[in-house]
Amino acid sequence: MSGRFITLEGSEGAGKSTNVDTVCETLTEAGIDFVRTREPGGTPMAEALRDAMLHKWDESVDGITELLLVFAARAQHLSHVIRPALAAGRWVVCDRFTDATFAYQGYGRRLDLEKLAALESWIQGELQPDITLYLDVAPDVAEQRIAAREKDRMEVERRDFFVRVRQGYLDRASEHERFEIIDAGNPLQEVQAEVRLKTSEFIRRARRG
Ligand code: T5A
Repeated sequence: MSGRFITLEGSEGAGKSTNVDTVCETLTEAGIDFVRTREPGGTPMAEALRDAMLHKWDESVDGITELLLVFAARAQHLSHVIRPALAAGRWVVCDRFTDATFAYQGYGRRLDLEKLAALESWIQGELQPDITLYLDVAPDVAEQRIAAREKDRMEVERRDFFVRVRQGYLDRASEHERFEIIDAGNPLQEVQAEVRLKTSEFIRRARRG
């Protein structure tokens, strides 16, 4: 069986970290060899770019700077981690990928979607995730979940930014069949059960070829 590329997406507070664990447990139980990684990040240099992107600078950060930082990190991540793993037949589980760029920089920052699409095809070529589990949650629910934690530069954005981010994800989901939308407003155990189910179904399909 060749490698497969699984991504998880969602706004802050959707429960991504928690549910990446569930995907990884399901793959382990199925005996699948995988790499767990994240974006922005996944290599030492890409993690440094992530730190630069999320840092609360004393100057404002231009949306284009932000966009190019995530794509710079992605280029490094693709060449050092994602493509080599897939080429070796390993699965890749990635916490966020380019759908996040469309949602946050495209819809959140209102950057030109055609320019994002051009960068996407330049940096990734034909490569797309095989399945994307999108954890959908209303911004007010998400806000309450992360209320107690120290916030990075993105997390301090206003509610209307996250309303646009959510719309960005929903529009991407309607355009790409690889998306599975999961209602992350439900209790955690229910969300995890659905994530487990979707992952198991995907493994079965992959095994059938
Ligand atoms: N970004 C990223 C861009 O702008 N462009 C890009 O191209 C890319 C790739 C990355 C930031 O970078 C931006 C987006 C982000 O702002 P990140 O670490 O991926 O940062 O983002 P976070 O969303 O902050 O990551 P987390 O992993 O912390 O995600 P979550 O979704 O907040 O997850 P989690 O699991 O920590 O859950 C939060 C809390 O909610 C609870 C959990 O127990 C936890 O306390 N919870 C639930 N409670 C009740 N019911 C449920 N169903 C729950 N699910 C979780």
